[in-house]
Amino acid sequence: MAAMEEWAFPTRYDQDYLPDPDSPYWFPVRETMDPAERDAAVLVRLREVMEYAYSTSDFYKTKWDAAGLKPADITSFEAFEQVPVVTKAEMRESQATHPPFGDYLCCDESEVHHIHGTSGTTGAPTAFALGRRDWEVIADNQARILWGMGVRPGDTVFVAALFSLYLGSWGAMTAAERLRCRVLPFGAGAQGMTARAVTWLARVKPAAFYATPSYALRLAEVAEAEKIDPREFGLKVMFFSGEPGASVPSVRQAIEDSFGATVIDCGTMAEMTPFMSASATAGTPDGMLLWQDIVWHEVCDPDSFRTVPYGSEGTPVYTHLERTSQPMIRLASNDLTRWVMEDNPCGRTYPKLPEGVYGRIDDMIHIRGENVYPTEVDNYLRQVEHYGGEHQIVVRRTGSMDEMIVRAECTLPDGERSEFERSTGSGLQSLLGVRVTFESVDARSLERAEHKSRRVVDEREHTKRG
Ligand code: 8LE
Repeated sequence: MAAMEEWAFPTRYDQDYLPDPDSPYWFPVRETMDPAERDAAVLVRLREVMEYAYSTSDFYKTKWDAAGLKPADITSFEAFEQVPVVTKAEMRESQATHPPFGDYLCCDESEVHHIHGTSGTTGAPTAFALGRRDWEVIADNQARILWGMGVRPGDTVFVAALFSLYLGSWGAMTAAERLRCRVLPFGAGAQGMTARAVTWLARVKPAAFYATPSYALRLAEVAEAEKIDPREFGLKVMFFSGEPGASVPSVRQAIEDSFGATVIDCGTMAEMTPFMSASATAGTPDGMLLWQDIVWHEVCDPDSFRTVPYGSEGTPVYTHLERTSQPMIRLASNDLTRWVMEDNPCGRTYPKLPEGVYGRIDDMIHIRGENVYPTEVDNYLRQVEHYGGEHQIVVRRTGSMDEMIVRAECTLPDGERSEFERSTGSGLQSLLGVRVTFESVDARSLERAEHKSRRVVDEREHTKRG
């Protein structure tokens, strides 16, 4: 067995390294090794990262002392699964009492190189502090993953996501820079910017494109309205994070059909940057592989936070293996997924999320004893003829009954929609197993997302959103 490439903690990568141009792998050993051997190396690393966090942060020390465990106890994955998860609420609390970065900042404040954060639209914002060395390591990690997607030095990478607090755009940019690509940090969100993006894409013809899936669909609509076929952009790879979509079959298909490019799903959470540690590859383009030597991904029972067997559903729990600024150790995602371990066509020996991340536990609609994933509605509608491309789901309580209203755009004129309404409404009802009140509205009448879509309006009093 050859040695794992640059496997040391704290991590420092050779900034001039590039793989053999013919290799599909950045680090052939780390990516294709026997998973049991990789896991053994990760277990040692988990202990190292925990020793580091225990000795440098009050947050982790207090948390683990209260749980009666020490980093040295972590001699098996069973022991690691007893480590209490970190929640977003705890981080908010820590930052309230220890502003601005919380007492889980494990490096000196002078080492902080970038500050990012949550948008804070639904509560107090959380600040992400990224150390200078970490930023370099993140760039390296994600350059490696971009290489796996088929992006190569010299390719132009068009970043069409918000350049602000959002880490997605910056993470894509720094990775592409490390890979010696040409970056076009176009951004998103300003007025008229989507039409300008169409002009730039048509002129520059980049090889790769990064955005949210919702935004790619919006961009395709704007291009088509301007009589430009998005296939003329000549994109080779489109990689997405931020929300479900790239693994929702009909959404993925719609993007592939519009742009004629390979669609790659990636993304964990901003706190977990290098967030691309869950990502598909050129050779395994469906679902997401879990690059276990960058971030340790567990899929757990949402109550006990013990891992579930391969083949089962659960919630992702993430642990950094290379971060030293705000390392996350068992961060609870509150998302839902299913994991498997099988032979991947690309030869990487990582576990896989075949259907990506379906959505957040909080976004699942509980209605009359049934669970409805908003992505199921999206996936269904996109296959319906005359669907106008956007919809809204309203859940409300009328008397003692919960009611679900789906409002979808229709491309037919107002007087000719009765068959569309009847068949789509009954199709949705039998798919979801709940009664649906279905309404059609004019095409292009609902708002399009510039970032992540928010299609569910839950008007029930007892439903609280965080
Ligand atoms: C399904 C990962 C990043 C930087 O793009 C991002 O959006 O991070 P953020 O803002 O912390 O949001 C993380 C949440 O977005 C996840 O918990 C999950 O609910 C959702 N998400 C991100 N990427 C995906 C995703 N959901 N598939 C994805 N590929």
